Amino acid sequence: MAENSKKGFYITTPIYYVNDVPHIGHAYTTIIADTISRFKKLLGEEVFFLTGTDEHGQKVEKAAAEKGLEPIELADQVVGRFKSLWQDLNIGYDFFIRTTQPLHEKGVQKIFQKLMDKGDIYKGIYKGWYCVSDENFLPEDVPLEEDGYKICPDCGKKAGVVSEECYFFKLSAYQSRLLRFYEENPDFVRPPSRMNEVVSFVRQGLKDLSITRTTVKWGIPVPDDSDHTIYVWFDALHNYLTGVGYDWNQARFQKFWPADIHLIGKDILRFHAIFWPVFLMAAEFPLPRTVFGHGWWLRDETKMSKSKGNVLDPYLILNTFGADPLRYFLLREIPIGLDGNFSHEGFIHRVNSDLANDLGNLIQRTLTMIQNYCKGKFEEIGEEEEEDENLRLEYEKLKKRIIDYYEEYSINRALEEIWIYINSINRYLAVNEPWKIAKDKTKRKRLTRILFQAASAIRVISYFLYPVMPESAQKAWNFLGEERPIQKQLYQELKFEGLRPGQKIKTPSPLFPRVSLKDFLKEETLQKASSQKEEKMEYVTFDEFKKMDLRVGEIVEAEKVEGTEKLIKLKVDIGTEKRTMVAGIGDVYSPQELMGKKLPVIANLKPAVIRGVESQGMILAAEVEGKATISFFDKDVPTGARVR
Ligand code: ME8
Repeated sequence: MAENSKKGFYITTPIYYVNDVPHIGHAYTTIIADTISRFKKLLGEEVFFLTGTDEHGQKVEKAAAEKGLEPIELADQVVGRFKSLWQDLNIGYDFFIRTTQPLHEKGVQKIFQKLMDKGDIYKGIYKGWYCVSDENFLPEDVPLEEDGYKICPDCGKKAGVVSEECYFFKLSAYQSRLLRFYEENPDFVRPPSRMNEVVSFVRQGLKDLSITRTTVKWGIPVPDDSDHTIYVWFDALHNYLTGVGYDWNQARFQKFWPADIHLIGKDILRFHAIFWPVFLMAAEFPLPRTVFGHGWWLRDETKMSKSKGNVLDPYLILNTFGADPLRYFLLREIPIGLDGNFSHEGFIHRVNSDLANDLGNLIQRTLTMIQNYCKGKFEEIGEEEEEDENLRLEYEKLKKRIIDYYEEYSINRALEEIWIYINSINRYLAVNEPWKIAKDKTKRKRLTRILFQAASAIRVISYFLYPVMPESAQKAWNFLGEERPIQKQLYQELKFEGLRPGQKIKTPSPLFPRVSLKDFLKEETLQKASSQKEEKMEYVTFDEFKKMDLRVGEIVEAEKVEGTEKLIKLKVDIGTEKRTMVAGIGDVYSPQELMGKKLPVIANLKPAVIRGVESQGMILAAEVEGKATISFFDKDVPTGARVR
């Protein structure tokens, strides 16, 4: 890796497309970045945290046209949505880059020109299969389908052939240098499994990359050849340079470049782990330290994404719980390299058990006792006994582990360690029973020591929770009579017994609401209904409805589809014949309980093959939290009766 004289820590998120509004997936990456940034600041490092939006390209052009807007109007609207979500999630970024900003556009053109001058960019003709949705030419080994088209391996959509004059970047010339770079910097791609993936891809051979388009108007023009616009990925990746000051804030650029970590989802790993270092090598910039490709949040085992229509609006949770429980859940539930399935049940369970019970109760109980038994302050603290010392020593050992985990970006492990300690504090109180000691006037000093020890432990815990839950941690810190913002307290100067004698403890208010799953789902349904009302309703005419053959079907056979978790193969009697239908209801209903049941079905739905079984119709069910709920008919409703 090239040497440099930088002094600060530089972290980035992807810049998000503005063709749709932000969802939990975007929130996830940005929350991780914010947590790491806050953590580094506690260590006294100077941090630059960049996020922003990717605003050019065909996708955005199309999305704007569909809404009757100019691309920049759509971008402005969506940028507003991203910025207010980041504010509501307490994201403390240092700069928000938009690729439509002149400072970015000029920087990209300058680098483009530099690479032209060097001969790393040249003009030619490109013909290939192009995916509009992903703005990407398909790899050549993607096979033709029966209908003569190719399907994009990333998004599953149909691609079209595009042939155009364009500028190429000499990616092929860098293959061996890139492989050498990976070898010398095994931590460049993390987690390590992803590095293997990248290396074997590069070993198969790199072809030159087409990096301009004549078919897309919404983009940065090629210098002195404005019929061509710069390919959106070449444009977007350079945000990491322009966002930190390249060509407009030299001092900042010097201080922070190269990036310490580009945090991204694994979906865009190849762009970051292959194209990006090569662009930088060609333009002679030092290379970033790490590209971290985190896992995906899934809904019902498929990736949450706008194109699949299964994204989760963060406000469904934010409106009820605020930012911290959501931040905590996303970071605690899975290691950042792995995928996780998002369920509201899982969320409520974690929040109620970890936050409301373990942590919230501990703080509430301890501070209330300090108010009631010590008039809210510590005077005359008794000697430290073995139990008290153990609690302190456990912390002294623990803090190093917590720091190491944060340093490795294993945030879930850091949180696990913190919770082990929270349990120790709870146990310490249970064993020492201050509520009993309080009854004995002769044991005042002992009582004060126990409460002081517990409060000291809560104080350091709040400190370590701050990167993940900045608002609640700050509140707990203030309850303990600490006036300063947590971020002013350097880790190196943090002491276990940091509470000053006489420091006035405040009466706490509950930090985390306890919400039952039932109440939350009720609230969520209401919120969803009201936001859907705002969307335009699509009507069908009565004639269109009449075409549907809806009937009462009777289940006469039911069995699980092998190798799947949810699919059940049904034989349904629809009055005139028996049909095979495949339904994703096996997580809720067992084959046995479905036998003999009557339910509404669509009899004239075009057959489709699902997991090798031809499904000749569809059963109807309500969907709640991704799970089916079927409304069965009474037994005496005749099989095959029309449903109107
Ligand atoms: O790809 N789980 O933008 P994008 C976890 N503009 N993270 C998710 C996710 C999910 N289900 N869905 C999205 C682009 N993300 C380009 C990036 S960078 C130079 C250009 C997160 O709006 C994750 O970080 O499609 C993923 O990489 C990113 O959003 C994709 O955002």
